[in-house]
Amino acid sequence: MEYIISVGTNIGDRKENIEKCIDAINLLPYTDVIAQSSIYETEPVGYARQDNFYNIILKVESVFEPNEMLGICLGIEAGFGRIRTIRNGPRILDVDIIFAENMKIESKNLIIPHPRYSERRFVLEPLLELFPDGMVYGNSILPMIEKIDGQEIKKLSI
Ligand code: PH2
Ligand code: MG
Ligand code: MG
Repeated sequence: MEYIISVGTNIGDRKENIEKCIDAINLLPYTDVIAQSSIYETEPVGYARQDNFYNIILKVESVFEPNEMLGICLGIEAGFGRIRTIRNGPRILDVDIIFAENMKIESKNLIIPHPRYSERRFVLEPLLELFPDGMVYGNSILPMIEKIDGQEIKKLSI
């Protein structure tokens, strides 16, 4: 199964957090990061009074099923010492499943595609790097990007 995973961080050494997260995913059995976007520095969305994020999009090939992958993502976050406080607030690491190929899931714990991806420039712009024609498992993302105003993001050359 091919996953699109969004990683975000705005506490601590943000670049190192992203690198360690990629390492943690690659250490899983039968699971590999097969493509990654650039890292972007992004303005916080949803709760403004916090530091800028670093965000990245990963394409991950894995034998794990979506509900298993959710548990893995939460486990990686916990391993970084993430404590959940304010919704959309500062976080050392957020690992979200955006797509699991063209699967649609709406269970209590997991909604795929991610319910807010189409409103978030910090997901869509890096995603476009991995899908240059703008078609992501049957979803056309260019019109979504055009509808967003604000949400400043800057590609980093690191
Ligand atoms: N994640 C959120 C809420 N807001 N803003 C940016 N820039 N990057 C994020 O990863 C992010 C956010 C909730 O998960
Ligand atoms: Mg999130
Ligand atoms: Mg999350």
